[in-house]
Amino acid sequence: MYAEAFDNQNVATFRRWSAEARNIVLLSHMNADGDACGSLLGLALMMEHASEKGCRVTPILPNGCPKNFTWLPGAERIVSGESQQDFCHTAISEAGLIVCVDLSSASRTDMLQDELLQAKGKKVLIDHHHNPSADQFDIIFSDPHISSTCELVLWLSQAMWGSRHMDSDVARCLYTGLSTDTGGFAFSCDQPSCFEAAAVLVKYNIEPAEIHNRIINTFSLDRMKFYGFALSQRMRVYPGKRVALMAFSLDDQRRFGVGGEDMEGLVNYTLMMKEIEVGALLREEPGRTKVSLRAKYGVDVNRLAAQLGGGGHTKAAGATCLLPFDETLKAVEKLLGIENEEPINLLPA
Ligand SMILES: [Mn+2]
Repeated sequence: MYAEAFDNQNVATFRRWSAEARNIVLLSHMNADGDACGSLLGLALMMEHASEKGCRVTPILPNGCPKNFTWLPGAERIVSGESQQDFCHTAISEAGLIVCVDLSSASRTDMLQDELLQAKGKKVLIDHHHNPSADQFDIIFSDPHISSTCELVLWLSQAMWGSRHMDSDVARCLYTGLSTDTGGFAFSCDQPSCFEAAAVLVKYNIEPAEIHNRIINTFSLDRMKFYGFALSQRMRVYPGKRVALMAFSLDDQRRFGVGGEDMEGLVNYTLMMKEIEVGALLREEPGRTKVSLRAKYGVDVNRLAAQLGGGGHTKAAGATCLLPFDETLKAVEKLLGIENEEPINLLPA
């Protein structure tokens, strides 16, 4: 079982810190996804059970729980760094133990970064991104070959506590990240441990179909209208280069009243054409542009994202560019080798 892969010393130390701490803060990244929310809440529930002294566990997300994950057990307890900045700063600076999940560097906590770096408490990282910032944490449990942080949290909890603190609420949280980070067990699941984790979680009376519906089948009419626009007016296909790209200006987003949360998963549509190997989605934000990259087979988009100052995983990565929107678009076109190519639009005007 995967739990045997952890360093025994680190497991024992983390177990001791968890048992002794009176104030524990759990933190994940800005614009949390299913894996960030699931690992944050699943671990928070288990650490509360595991505490010998009735410790206070505070789960924090830089900009709060995204609305599509408010159904997760314990989600109502998530504190937003954005709307309760003073509270979060105090909680982080007073915590005896700070556990960061699903992020590779403190910078991903945005406005909480300075507080996190200066905090005196013990710091533990549990993550599956490439190149974690080792100097920012006391202990790191990291493996980029693992499907999701939720999977790592499951195996780590087994190594520390066996099944003592597992229940159906924890299983629901952890299954969510396992499912979202693998696109419903479609990618990033080439290790047997991913399916072993799913098998363990399903024993706790969770309903995978119900969780799938809550994650995927949740569109509002406006969001579906936006997808119609996105596919018909904004998808550019470069079959000769095996690339497809979508780019959305702030004007596009205002027109349909949509934001980043509504585009979660949209980039995957670029890969649905059989000719396409690499897909990109650009979304303008005030003062910056978010770039998401996806790949099917040989291409390592983590490397491509690194050239834009970002990173992530081999098949899914991203970057935040501070250049103006049109310049970011040009940089991405160049990166993908399509700067001199004429795209095919799916529905030419
Ligand atoms: Mn993840």
